[in-house]
Amino acid sequence: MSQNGYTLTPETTTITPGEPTDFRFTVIGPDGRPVTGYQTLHGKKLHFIVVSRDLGGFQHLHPEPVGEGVWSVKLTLPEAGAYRAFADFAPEGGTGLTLGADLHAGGAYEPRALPALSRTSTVDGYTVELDGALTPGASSKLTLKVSKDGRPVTDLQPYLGAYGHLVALRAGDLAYLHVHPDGEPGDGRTQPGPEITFYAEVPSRGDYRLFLDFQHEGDVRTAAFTARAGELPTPATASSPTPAATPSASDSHGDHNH
Ligand SMILES: [Cu+2]
Repeated sequence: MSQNGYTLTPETTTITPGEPTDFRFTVIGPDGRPVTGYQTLHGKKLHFIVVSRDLGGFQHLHPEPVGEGVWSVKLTLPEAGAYRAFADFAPEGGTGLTLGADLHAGGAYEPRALPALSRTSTVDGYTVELDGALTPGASSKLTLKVSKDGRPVTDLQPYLGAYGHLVALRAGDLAYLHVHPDGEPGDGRTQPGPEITFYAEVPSRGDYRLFLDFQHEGDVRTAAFTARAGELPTPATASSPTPAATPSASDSHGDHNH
């Protein structure tokens, strides 16, 4: 929720499930005052992502400034549970930041397991195929190919300055990966589908949930994937009894050395 002296400050973090709410927040800057100057990134001054903590849902919203550094967005948390919200922005004169906050929708809920690993996602008659490997500790090239009714889609529409917008979150702690599209509409080399290419900075081995927003025939849709970076340590190794003096978790902590 805080980085480089900037803090995401929601007016409330408790929301009634199923009810549209005027959700408001500010970003407090290093001087202790609400930030009012923002750079435009991908066509917007602030991108707001909300997912349930079990990564079962995804919303990509664009709050409106309502004065004095306050942002407002109509937000509906569909059901009871814990959610994570992310504000993705760059203050004027500063670098890009992603700040997060936990939100809570009261009531009983059943936690769900992470959806199974899959390279194919379907949404509203579209099929999106994921190609490329997530490599821990590296920038990983990912290609997403969009088709509809068995035919490649070659007339994707620009959405937020690209033919697709990809958000990647690490399962377990919802760490937010930085993802960069390869090329943009109108640069003379980037085609409007069927393939959209991204580079994702993958911090560690583990499972990730990827959400692709793409626009076609006037509507934005989201395709979601679960992908794995590297090999996971086997539970048998992680839980086998070893003398206390021999750290058995060196495998899973190896990435701190990079
Ligand atoms: Cu956005």
